[in-house]
Amino acid sequence: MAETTTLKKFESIFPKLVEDVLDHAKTYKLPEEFVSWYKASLNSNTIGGKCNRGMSVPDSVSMLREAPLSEKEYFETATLGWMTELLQSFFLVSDDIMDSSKTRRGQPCWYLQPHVGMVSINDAFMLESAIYVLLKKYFRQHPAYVDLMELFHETTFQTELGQLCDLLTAPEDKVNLDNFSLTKYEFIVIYKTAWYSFYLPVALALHHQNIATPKNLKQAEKILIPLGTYFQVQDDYLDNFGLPEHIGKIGTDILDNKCSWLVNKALEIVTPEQRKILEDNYGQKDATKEAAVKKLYDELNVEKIYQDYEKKAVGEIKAKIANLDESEGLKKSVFDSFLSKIYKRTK
Ligand code: DMA
Ligand code: MG
Ligand code: MG
Ligand code: MG
Repeated sequence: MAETTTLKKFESIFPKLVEDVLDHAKTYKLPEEFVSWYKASLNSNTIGGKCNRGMSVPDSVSMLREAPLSEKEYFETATLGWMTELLQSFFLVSDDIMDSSKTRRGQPCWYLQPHVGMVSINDAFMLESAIYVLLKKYFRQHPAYVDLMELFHETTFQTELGQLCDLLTAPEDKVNLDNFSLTKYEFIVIYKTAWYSFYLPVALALHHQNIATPKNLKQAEKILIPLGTYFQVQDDYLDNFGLPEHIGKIGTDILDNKCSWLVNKALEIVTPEQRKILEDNYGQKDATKEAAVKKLYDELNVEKIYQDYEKKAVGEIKAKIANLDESEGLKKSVFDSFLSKIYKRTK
């Protein structure tokens, strides 16, 4: 069994990467006060999460190789891992502005922190740019440099498509429940979450090892996209049923008129009277109305529907993993490890 990284070990790499990015900014003689701002943004927005995505790059590489990594390989793959975390922080800083969220990882969202405000939009762009500074510094000579770069670009585009659909399906103060459907839901979550959170780390691991082929990338996709869909259903479930002190954020999906898994499931079983409750209360920035929707979810026992879904989805994913053909270099353990990290998560 290949070793798995720890958060402590993974986090120990990050300060060096911050220095690398800042050194690059300093080549333009960026005045010191702005270097400090960038440093604070990199640290505040990238550190403090679970780092499941990031850590899965070194872990996947060591499982693909069925061997522990040398120091150099660990540094390289953890760097790719941190680049996925930078991509995530770029998305989260902007997502929290667009979703009017209040907290993230137990702290006020970056845009709500003192003196930040709309500077956070540029900060988000600069978190994204840091990816390519690091990619160039460490992988310019790698045979898969262009593949790695294209993968980051394509995954970013996919996520932006997902965010676009997420936002346009949730117009502020214009509630139309007919707009929601599970088909639309599936598109939104595959694009806004599954590609970057699940496919990206494994595709990076395959490219790092120079063993990516159209076939094994497709095989990985067939498991990781359903896994990512399950992950976002959990996120939607936790938005309403999770404890803010546990998940580090306060749910906003009802207030934001989101095409959430929960509202789609509720719509499948509501009576006309209950549908009226949704029509009158969903998607408005009003805590009393939000509470009415939460009460309806309890009456409809949406929690039980979620538990049944989870059982079925996990069964299907496990079957896909069991049927994986390992002859193109993939290993079942890569996928088992992802599943065990998120199964029945409460945060
Ligand atoms: C997550 O959507 C997607 C991205 C790209 C950040 P979300 O708004 O449900 O995430 P969260 O619940 O973390 O705000
Ligand atoms: Mg959000
Ligand atoms: Mg969002
Ligand atoms: Mg959410």
